[in-house]
Amino acid sequence: MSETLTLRRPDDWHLHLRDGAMLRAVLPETARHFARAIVMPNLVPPVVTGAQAAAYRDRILAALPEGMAFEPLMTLYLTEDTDPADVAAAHASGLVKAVKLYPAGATTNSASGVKTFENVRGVLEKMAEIGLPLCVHGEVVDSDVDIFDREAVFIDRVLDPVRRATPGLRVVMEHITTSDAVDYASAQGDDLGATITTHHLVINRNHILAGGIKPHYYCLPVAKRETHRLALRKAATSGSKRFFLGTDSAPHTDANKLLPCGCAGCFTATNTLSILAQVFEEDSALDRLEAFTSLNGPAFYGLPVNDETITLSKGAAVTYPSQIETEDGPVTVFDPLTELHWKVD
Ligand code: OTD
Ligand code: ZN
Ligand code: ZN
Repeated sequence: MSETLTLRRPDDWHLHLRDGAMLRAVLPETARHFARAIVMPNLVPPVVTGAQAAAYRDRILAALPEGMAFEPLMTLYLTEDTDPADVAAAHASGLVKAVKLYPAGATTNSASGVKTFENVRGVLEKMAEIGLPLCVHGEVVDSDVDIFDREAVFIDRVLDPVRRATPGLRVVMEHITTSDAVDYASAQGDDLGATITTHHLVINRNHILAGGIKPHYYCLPVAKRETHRLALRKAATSGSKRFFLGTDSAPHTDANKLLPCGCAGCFTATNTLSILAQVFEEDSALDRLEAFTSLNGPAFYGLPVNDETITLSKGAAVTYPSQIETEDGPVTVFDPLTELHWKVD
């Protein structure tokens, strides 16, 4: 008899869906397995206002194939010009579930992000007052800080001071990549959560750089050394409600990944659940997979868990496409460098 595993339907608490042809191509990959996702606002131009988020939500729902159910949870891109009243209205209407902080220049399409934190104080105070979470891309971009240290330095220089200055602000440390972030998150109270991607549980920096440069493993924050990957696995598989899945699945066409200055991002929507089941099984934590994919995230965001379930079964090697076709060209699916045996039925 084959082994099976039934979970409440998962949610993705950090996802890039893009727009236009790319949106149409990648949305089914997520909607097939996930009920909801926190949708990142780093379009060009970014989703800054409530009106822009409403229009983007409509475009996502219009791109959803017949017969598929999926709820996009919208976010606003925080700029130094963001209007606290617009944020509050977008939250009150139920449209917006988080505000996203990108330090200017930290990642793809982050040029409109925040340079001077004093300039967003009013928005952060309003968010603390109304209980709207701040999702944080936690990296400093100062040229004197080594790229592998950007996250740890951000915690000391920015995250902790901002949290101390804004009591009551709910914060999600997005896509954490270091044991420093795991340690910090573990020591905080229920007003802090941390998302972990699928790919950071699988790759370390050798996968990007050893034996030839591997653009499909290049993402931001960049994968760190093996000790950090192991700390992330321990956190994700611990069952601690502080940690939940945010895949950060970030599609780029192969043409854009393979440039001399290639785009950052791993596209994992297609095989994320098969990979996660394998990771949790390897770490003897299959009984804690549901907490990571389906329970801890809703608890942090104050949303109900999903009623539906999905079932995975273990068997022969799972087949999935190595690329997704889009009208703009192919997008390579993340290669976990091993056969996968858990399949979503
Ligand atoms: N990281 N790529 C992208 C975003 C993320 O920092 C992130 O959230 C992207 O392409 O939008 C990436 O590597
Ligand atoms: Zn980010
Ligand atoms: Zn992201």
